[in-house]
Amino acid sequence: QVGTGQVVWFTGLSGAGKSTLAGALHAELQARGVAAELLDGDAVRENLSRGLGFSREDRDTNVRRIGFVAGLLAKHGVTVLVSAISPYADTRREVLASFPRALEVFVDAPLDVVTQRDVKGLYLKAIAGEIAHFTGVSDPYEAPENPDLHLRTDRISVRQGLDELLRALGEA
Ligand code: GGZ
Repeated sequence: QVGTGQVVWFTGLSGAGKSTLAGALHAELQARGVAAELLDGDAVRENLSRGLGFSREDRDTNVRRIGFVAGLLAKHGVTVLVSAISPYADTRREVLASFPRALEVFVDAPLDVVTQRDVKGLYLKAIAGEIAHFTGVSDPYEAPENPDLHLRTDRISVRQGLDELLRALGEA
């Protein structure tokens, strides 16, 4: 019988660095021989959550679906890394509370920084009104009040973030 895996839940604005950090942690864990799986918002929305939009209801459905799969994997000892905006504090709390071992990671960069980065050009479109319900611009983001880890990605490097994550996971 394997032990229960940890669920590491990355929440934050689009462009804050969730996928980058979760991807870096995933690679590092795999290199160490740790069974780890990555559930990334983008990939999930192309598969498990295809067809869902960005209303509160659809985002909550997306987050609960991810939580459901994460729970199944964790039960088998897999370390699960979730990367999704997951903007609603209540829904995050509910889903995170369903895991025996969970870490909430707030991937945080100020709105002006992510708007400047605008890796995919989405903020420009959102500000121009071309994308409705865009998180941080025309849709809410409820920041975690008490995250297990708070990473300011405008102040630390990916390497530093990764080191903090490994420490928090007991893998340092
Ligand atoms: C926020 C949006 C939106 C709107 C499309 N609001 O940075 P990205 O591009 O690659 O990641 C974002 C992704 C958000 O999906 P999530 O599953 O993480 O969201 S949630 O947890 O709220 O369900 C962004 C893109 O989709 N995107 N439209 N309106 N992000």
